[in-house]
Amino acid sequence: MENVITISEKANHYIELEDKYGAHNYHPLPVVLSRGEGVYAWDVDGKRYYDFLSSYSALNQGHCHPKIVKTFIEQAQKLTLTSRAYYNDCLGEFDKYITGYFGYDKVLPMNTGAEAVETALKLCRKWAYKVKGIPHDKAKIIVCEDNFHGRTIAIISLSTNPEARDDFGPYTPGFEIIPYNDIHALEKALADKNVAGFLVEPIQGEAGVIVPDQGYLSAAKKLCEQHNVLFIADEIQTGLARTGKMLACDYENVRPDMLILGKALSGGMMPVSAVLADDEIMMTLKPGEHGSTYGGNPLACKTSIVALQVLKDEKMAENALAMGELFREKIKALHSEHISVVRGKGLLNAIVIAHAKEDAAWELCLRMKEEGLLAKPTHNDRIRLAPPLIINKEQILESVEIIRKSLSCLD
Ligand code: IF1
Repeated sequence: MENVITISEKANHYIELEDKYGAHNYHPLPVVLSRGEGVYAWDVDGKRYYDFLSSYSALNQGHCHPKIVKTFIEQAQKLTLTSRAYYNDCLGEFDKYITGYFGYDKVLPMNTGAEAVETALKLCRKWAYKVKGIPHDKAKIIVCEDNFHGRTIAIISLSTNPEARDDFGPYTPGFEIIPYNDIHALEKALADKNVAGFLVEPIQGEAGVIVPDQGYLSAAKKLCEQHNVLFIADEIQTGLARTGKMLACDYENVRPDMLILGKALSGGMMPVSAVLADDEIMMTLKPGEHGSTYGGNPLACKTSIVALQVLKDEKMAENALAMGELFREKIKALHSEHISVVRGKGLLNAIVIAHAKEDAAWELCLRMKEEGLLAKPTHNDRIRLAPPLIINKEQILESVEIIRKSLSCLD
């Protein structure tokens, strides 16, 4: 079946503007959105879509959650930014709320996910020298193959993806890359006394929603403890109820030494990220050694408190768990010859497309867009399917029906 894509003149106008005046560092789906509400987004022509990307899990609470928007507007009219040169009447309240929520002594607020990862890497090195006693400049941090932690120079230095890395050298030293989900590789790497930390995604998102074996995270945590090495969890994508628990690490009762959060921490309103840790780690940082102009701003703080509140109040983890199971079950029940794998946890899912055509996943995403559902391929053959966590049963069933219809474009 031939894939016919409709792009209106109006939509095309916006696409051309981005094309002409913006850097070409993305290849978006040809859809131009102008409004969002809950699990839906509308394009400039008024067509409605299920948003099955949720802005890479930044919209766990759904588009424009009314309680989050209300708080955001109220605070925006009062005080938005003080810088950290002064105190303000929101940051302390946020610090207390989020540390109580996740059970850590301290929090360090930043903005983007990459900044929070950078913060954790710096904290880990500082701890290595001040507490663990690793010789100056010798600290090593272990990371995993096919990781995604952001796009700064230090972070791409630990990437194994040529697209993310190539032509951006020279790279930052001090990292060792081991296979993901391989506890023996970790054990071997930990033999080096200069290892200070192990940075890991509890589920690898960009890699195509790779769920490690049950027991991997808890075994890794135990090994880190034995070697006095910090277990650093990047829960930027997996955290905040996405996988059916507040944190993906909760599945194995693992409490990371450092917890990195981002994305849905503001419910999609603005970039808010954070690193949580206990005093032994966090108190190694002294004034002037780290920071950010916007980090911990009043608008972010107020917004983030409500974004966290609604996750619990509206039982989004529980819903993600139930709806995720329903979704995978219904997709499997399609018995489509075009889907070779369905995997995921909660509402962080992916399907792998079995098709000779290299751009089959992209073709399917174009067709799903036509049918009213937005999703994006990761790699050539995988499609991440991750709607807002407020999706209900009826909406899941309708979405599966859209996917079923769309699959015919691969016949
Ligand atoms: C883009 C991927 C998702 C992340 C983890 C840190 C960051 C991310 C585990 C950095 C960000 C985003 C970035 C986004 C695409 C997206 C992504 F496909 F690239 F891998 F979600 F799966 N740690 N992931 O997933 O956070 O600095 O972007 O706030 O367009 O690059 P950031």
